[in-house]
Parts: sequence; structure tokens; C-alpha cells
Amino acid sequence: MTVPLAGSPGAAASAAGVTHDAGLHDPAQTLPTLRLDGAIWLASDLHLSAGMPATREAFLAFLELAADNATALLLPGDLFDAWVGDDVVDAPPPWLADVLDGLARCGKRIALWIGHGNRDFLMGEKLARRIGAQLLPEIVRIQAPGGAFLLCHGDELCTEDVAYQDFRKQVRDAAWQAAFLARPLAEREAIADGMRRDSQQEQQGKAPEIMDVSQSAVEALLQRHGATRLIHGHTHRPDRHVFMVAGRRCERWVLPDWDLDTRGATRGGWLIADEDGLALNDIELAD
Ligand code: LP5
Ligand code: MN
Repeated sequence: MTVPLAGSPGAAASAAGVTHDAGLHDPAQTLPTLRLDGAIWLASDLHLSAGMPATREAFLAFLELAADNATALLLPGDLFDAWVGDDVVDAPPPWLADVLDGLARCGKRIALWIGHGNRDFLMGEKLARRIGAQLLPEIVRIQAPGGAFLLCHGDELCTEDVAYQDFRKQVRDAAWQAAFLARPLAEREAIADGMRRDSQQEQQGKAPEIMDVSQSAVEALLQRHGATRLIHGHTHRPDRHVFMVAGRRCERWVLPDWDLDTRGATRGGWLIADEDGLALNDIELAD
């Protein structure tokens, strides 16, 4: 599958199919743009790990379904429960080797794009090469057959969760990441486990509203880029929201998180963007 280019890209960006166009309403605000044809499938927040075998199996089956039916698969973040550095692909544990092989099979058949979430922002080019994928920019405009939409993980829009935004700033700092990546793998895994535990504990004390995206941040993003549709994950609140921004009807689509391992849980699904527009598919209804 070829990825046609929009606008007039620089050489490096054009190789990845991403270009920079001037924001439609504010020329100072540029946004990478990815033009895709056919049926685009999107899924996020799989949180794959050794301890989630049923979720992993469902995801592997989903990858085959996507390769059979889609022209592109976009995975905008939290594919993994924690990603501590691309060197894990040198000697992956068996569960991860299965996932990488499944992704690589998919990446050979359709265009595969992976984006950073708040748990796997250390995914890099080495992983992307291993699975035949390309890395999505943090926020990207997708020009799809049914119209354009913005795509991001969603954590950057949770602006009222100030403790998280401080944490995010810290761990996205390049020097901080370099120091982390210089540590031995086992040590990094232990730090990530500790962060996950701390995060779960911290969330007990947070009001649910602050862990959702802020409406003002969403509206500002859409306005800044002259867009009317946004797709994101992260909040684990799959839905479609319709609202007006400066007299224009806007939509915000939230991707579902996946969990087929926790007792009683059958969570998961994906979004299809094609010439008919956008539609959410629940994994429970998708046999
Ligand atoms: O992940 P989720 O959905 O449960 O919760 C998120 C926010 N939590 C996080 C933390 C991650 O879960 C931790 C896993 C990271 C694995 C990466 C490994 C590689 C790390 C390498 C770094 C270079 O993202 C949670 C939000 C929630 O979403 C809803 O939006 O509330 O935010 C938090 O819980 C963060 C706390 O509120 C703040 C933590 C304070 C610690 C500050 C110290 C900063 C310096 C870090 C030093 C270790
Ligand atoms: Mn997330």
C-alpha cells in the first residue's frame, strides 16, 4: 500500500508519508498531515503485557482481521503496558515475540503506524523497523476518504490533571530519557513497575473529571488547526461527543481500552474511518 503525500514535504518527512501543512486557520500553527486511502482502522490502549494473555490473543486475531479488511492500521498509543526501551526487541520474552511477529505480519500487508502513549512513549525506530511500522507524530492530521480528523493519544489534553502533566513533562525530557535508557534493562523494568503502582495509587485520590480530557483544551486544539473532528484514546471512556466550536459542529471520538483478562471484563474495540465516515466497533459484537 502506498501512502500518497499531501502538500510539499521535506525529504525526510516524505519518506514516512507525513508532511507539514500550514494550519488552515492559523498559518503559524503547522501540523503533520498523513493522507490515507481506503479503510483506516484505529485502536489504542491495548496495554499488552505478559500478564494479559487473553487480551493479547484477541489483539493478534484483530491484527489479522485488520490486514484482511483495512488499508491502514493506526495504533495511537499504549499498545504496551510499559515500554522501557527498544533494546527489548533484541531478546524478547515469548509473549512479546508473538506480538512482534503478529505486528510484523500485519505491517507486511497494510500500512502500520504506531504512536506514543503515556506508557510506551519510549517506542522508537528500532521497534518500528522490527514490525514494519512507522511512528506517528504526537498530534497528526489524517486526511481520510470520509474527511479529515486530528489524531493523538489523548493524555496531552488532560490538562486539569496537573500532577500528571508535571510527571509527563519530566519523563518526556530528552536528557531524562537518555539517563533512564542508560540503565540496565532489569532496573528499567523495576522502575516502570514502580511507576505503574504509584500511578494506580495516585489515581485513587483524583477526581474522575480531571482524568478526562479538558473540553477547553479540545476546543483550542480543533480551532488552532481548523479541524472539526478529533480521535484519541487514553481515557478509557469510548464514546462519540458532538459539540459546537465557533459555530461549527465538531466531533470527538474516544477509542476503547482493551481488557479481556480481568474477571468479567470484555473490553475492547476499534474505530473504522472510511468513505462512509467514522464508526466504532465493539469487540464483543465483532465475531
Ligand atoms: O497509565 P494510567 O492510565 O494508569 O494513568 C495515567 C497517568 N499515569 C502515568 C504513569 C504511567 O502509568 C507509568 C508507566 C510508565 C511506564 C513507562 C516506562 C518508561 C519510563 C521511562 C521514563 C523516561 O502516565 C496518571 C493519570 C491517568 O493516566 C489519567 O490521565 O492520572 O498520572 C499519574 O498517576 C501521575 C501522578 O499523578 C504523578 C506522579 C508523581 C511523580 C512525579 C515524579 C516525576 C519524576 C519521575 C521520577 C521517577
Ligand atoms: Mn494512556
